[in-house]
Amino acid sequence: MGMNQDSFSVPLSLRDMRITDHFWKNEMELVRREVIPYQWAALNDKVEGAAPSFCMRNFKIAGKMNQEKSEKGAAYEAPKYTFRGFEALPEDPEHLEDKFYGFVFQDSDFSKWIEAVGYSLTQHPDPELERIADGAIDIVCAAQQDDGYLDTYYIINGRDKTFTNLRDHHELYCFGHLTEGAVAYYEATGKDKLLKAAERFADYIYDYFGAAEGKCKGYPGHEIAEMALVRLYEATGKQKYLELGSFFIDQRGTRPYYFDTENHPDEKTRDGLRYAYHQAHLPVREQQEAVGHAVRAVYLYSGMADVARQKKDEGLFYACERLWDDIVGKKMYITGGIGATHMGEAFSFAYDLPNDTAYAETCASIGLVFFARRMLELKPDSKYADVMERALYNGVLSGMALDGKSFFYVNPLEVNPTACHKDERKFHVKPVRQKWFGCACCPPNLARLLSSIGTYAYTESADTLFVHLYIGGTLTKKVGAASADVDIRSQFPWDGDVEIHVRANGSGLRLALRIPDWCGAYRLEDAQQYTCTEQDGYLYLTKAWGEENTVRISFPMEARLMEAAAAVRENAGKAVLMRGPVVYCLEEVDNGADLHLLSVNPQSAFAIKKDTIGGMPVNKIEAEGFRRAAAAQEDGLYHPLRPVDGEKATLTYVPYFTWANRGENEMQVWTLTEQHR
Ligand code: FUB
Ligand code: ZN
Repeated sequence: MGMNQDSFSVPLSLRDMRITDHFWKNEMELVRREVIPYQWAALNDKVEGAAPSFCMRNFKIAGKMNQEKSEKGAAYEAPKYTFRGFEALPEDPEHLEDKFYGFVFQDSDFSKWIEAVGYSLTQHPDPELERIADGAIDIVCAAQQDDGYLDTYYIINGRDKTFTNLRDHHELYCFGHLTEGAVAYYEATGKDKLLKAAERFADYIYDYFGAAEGKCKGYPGHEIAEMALVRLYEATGKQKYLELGSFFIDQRGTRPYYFDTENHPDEKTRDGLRYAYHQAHLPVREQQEAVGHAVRAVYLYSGMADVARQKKDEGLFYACERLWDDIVGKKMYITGGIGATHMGEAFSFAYDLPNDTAYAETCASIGLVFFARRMLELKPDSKYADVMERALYNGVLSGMALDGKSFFYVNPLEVNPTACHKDERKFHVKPVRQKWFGCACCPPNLARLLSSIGTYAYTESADTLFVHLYIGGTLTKKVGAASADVDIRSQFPWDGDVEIHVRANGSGLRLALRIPDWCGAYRLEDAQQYTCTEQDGYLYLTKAWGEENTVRISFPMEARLMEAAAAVRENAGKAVLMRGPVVYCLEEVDNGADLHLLSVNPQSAFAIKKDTIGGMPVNKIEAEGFRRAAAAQEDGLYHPLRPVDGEKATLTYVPYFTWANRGENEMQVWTLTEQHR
């Protein structure tokens, strides 16, 4: 089925909702209390023991050069440095030069931070944080050039090289993040200083790139500007931003290959793989498969979905659907992790989903959530929300420790710490979360997603409130000239009972409730009082609402073992335990060492055990299983096949997102079933 404009929806404004959810509110509070202040210290190089970020310092240097330029006039020449993409810390950190340090995309760390701050302020006003944010915005805006250009790498290193390396140098990526941050901060506070700066930069880019004769025909090496431009268009109503986003999308993959026209002296090969890394191997409408760098890919697809909605472009929508189906049907871990290989942080071939060398970058799962929400805006089909929920409760949340103080960049599905330390092929896999990263893309990305979680849970059309995720919150929804108050309460992800209190006059409001793929049959209390229809995994309810209505609906959460398609070689004979949207795993701390010797009984009963991990209340699950005896020393490395020796064992499963919160230890998501032991 194609696209139906009547069912388009958009996220509710964060200002029209208050998240009250016991689970997600806690995550948001961690971001507010731990991540945002920690990140501000990191942006200012004030975290003891951590490699400096240089982010705010770069803005200050660029601002200072700006100032000097305006004082010295045309005679002034910016110093020139060699372009490396990463400017390392000098040997003597006490003697930093007035130059750019860090990754070329260091500016984006500020932008993601300010975006998270904006969202957070809508839920928890904080004048002190707002004051700090306003001060940071002043520093950033002081670096902006008279013509609107605002990327410190080139401001500091020399503007003559601007846009000469779109493939690698992330200028348009930094612009995209700046714009996202600026819109978020404006929508939260009504303050438009950063928004105006982003607009001026967008105008500069609009004048430089485009279809018109004489304009540059390039496009971003790392996507995000596409979706940011749609957002800027939605915030300002200026058509040119939509036009530019749309240009970037349709320009990608055209021939001659734009990046070949740039000078990349360091590069000898120009092969198909290189194009695919940037999703530029084909025009996007002809692309059949999700390929290349996973974060780039899902950011691109998100932008495509945005443009498809704004321009009611069916062709683009179908391309998005195809790419979606390819990811979800062939290239996604059960955790919602994507990007199976660390080589290029990229998608691998279909069904190649190794557990212990997985990459599954936190940012990639976050990007998948972005893509899912945008597909839902185009078409309310629960297949998108199911994946969004899967990624959120598993591959995204695993990226952050339960205390909000350390992070995973890579999210493996199996870990033997010895291998992480000794096997070079697994050096990218860390057995415990890290405080911070030199390339700190994931923690601030988590911060902006978690603090805006409500925009993923609910979207609206003129008369319908879509509840995609059962996240507790109070919402105000406009219905014509009136407004309805809706209060959603649940104990997700531990319990599937949901209550929705509705106060609305008349029958103008329609509730669309997602029926999760993991529940067999839902139960709607007093169903006869509603007019109900089901379509594409949503239950649509209407009635003559009044002052007091409580919709009660239950989605039974049974623990269940899941297996992978036979084509996933890695998981042959293995199963994963899930309950509701939560993927479970085994950890050494509960089950002893050598998790590979354990197997689970496919007919097992499951016992839910309420417990806490890292202070968080969780449901652990016990299952019946078997522990194979470890081979005796004298058996040697190989010996004739013999009947399996071992004993019954109780397997204790914990939610995957909670793993590695109790020290370094083995972890395993996929476990052999007893018939395969
Ligand atoms: O290139 C910017 C970010 O750094 C990417 O999105 C991440 O994958 C990391 O490589
Ligand atoms: Zn990342």
